[in-house]
Amino acid sequence: MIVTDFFAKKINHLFDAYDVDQNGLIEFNDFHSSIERMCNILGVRPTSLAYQSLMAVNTRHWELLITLADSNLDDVITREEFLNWVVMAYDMRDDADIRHAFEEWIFALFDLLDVDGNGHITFREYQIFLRSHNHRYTPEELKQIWLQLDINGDNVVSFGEAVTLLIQFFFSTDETDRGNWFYGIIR
Ligand SMILES: [Ca+2]
Ligand SMILES: [Ca+2]
Ligand SMILES: [Ca+2]
Repeated sequence: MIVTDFFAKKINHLFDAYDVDQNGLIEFNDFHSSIERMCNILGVRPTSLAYQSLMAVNTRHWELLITLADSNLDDVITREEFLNWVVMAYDMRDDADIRHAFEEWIFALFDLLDVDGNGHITFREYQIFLRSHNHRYTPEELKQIWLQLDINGDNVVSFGEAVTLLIQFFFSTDETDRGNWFYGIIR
């Protein structure tokens, strides 16, 4: 693919969401911090079953990402590795293995967002996700984002909607796609 300015901005925006401590690298510590924040917001105690389950989902999410994007195998994902991975996935999007790995990762991400595990993401669950990944939006902005994500307007983001949005986020260069809003506002 030819990486357009908008696509690069979108992927950098995603990198910044994952790089919770903003040190310019995605590491396990970033994943750990985001879950700690999530548990704080939810009032989930470290001794609880809910905590263990969130940690397990988080570790799976991390392991999938590191397997996909850490090309030099040093357990750290640089901005360059991250962009290269997304571009490679885009170029090979019709490859069955790439598709399968992408789907596994979507499952893990969805489980992370769907905190109560009832099969859909509510506005509250979505806001917890954004807050635990460094994003601060005004209530108006949050509503604006949510309107884009809830495609059928039933006030929840279903698994099907999440898949549609994430496929657009990663495999489309159309700036008007709703999927571009998945991780908040790209500025
Ligand atoms: Ca980091
Ligand atoms: Ca839910
Ligand atoms: Ca919906």
